[in-house]
Amino acid sequence: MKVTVVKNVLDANNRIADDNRKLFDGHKMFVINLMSSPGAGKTSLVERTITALRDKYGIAVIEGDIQDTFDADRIAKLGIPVVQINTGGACHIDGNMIRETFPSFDFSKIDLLIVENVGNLVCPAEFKVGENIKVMLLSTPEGADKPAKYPLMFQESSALLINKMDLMAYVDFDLEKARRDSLALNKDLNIFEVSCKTGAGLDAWVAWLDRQIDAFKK
Ligand SMILES: Nc1nc2c(ncn2[C@@H]2O[C@H](COP(=O)(O)OP(=O)(O)OP(=O)(O)O)[C@@H](O)[C@H]2O)c(=O)[nH]1
Ligand SMILES: [Mg+2]
Ligand SMILES: [Zn+2]
Repeated sequence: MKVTVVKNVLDANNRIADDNRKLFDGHKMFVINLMSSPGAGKTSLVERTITALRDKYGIAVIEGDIQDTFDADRIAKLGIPVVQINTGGACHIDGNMIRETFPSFDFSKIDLLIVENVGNLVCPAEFKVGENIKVMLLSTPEGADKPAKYPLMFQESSALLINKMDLMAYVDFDLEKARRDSLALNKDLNIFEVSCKTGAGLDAWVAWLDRQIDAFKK
């Protein structure tokens, strides 16, 4: 019985996410569902990505947090349209929460919508929001065992950014293991080693993302 209930929730969410997707397609909006554990550097990556691509694309952001508006405030400072979702305890964003933000945006001006999910390695990957791609961030202090222990996020993502590479000298992060285990789960995963603090490695990420958006728009 329990399994049926969970399945129904996911089915209902899939239908809403598919409706969101159709709406985004109608406006040629490329949508990223950005996931990681708390503090891995999602908002830092969003800030860096905005700075790199804002001259080329209209960008908007949806911030998901259990409470408060710290992340949305950071994005608003850059002059980018942003809506904060407060999930009030829920540990992921779902399609319906995304739909609730629609009145706040002018879709005709958006080419790229970045959804920063709630910091959580478990269920964000189960709930589609209408994204084109999921992107996963793993930071070096978290440890290289995370792909093997939390496989779904890595399986579902198109890109994996290994962030906080500047801390490699101070943490025991087995980079080869992280790469190997991630690729064993998902051989098509595009892996980028970056530091959102120093900016190292971000050019390759931005160039890859730019190509995905270009291909989608054509
Ligand atoms: N050393 C180092 N620190 C980083 C890097 N990227 C982010 N940080 C720091 O890590 C902390 C968390 O970064 P955020 O970007 O807020 O992380 P987040 O994933 O958005 O956090 P939540 O939204 O709370 O889950 C901040 O103090 C950042 O300055 C990095 O590449 N290197
Ligand atoms: Mg954040
Ligand atoms: Zn959840």
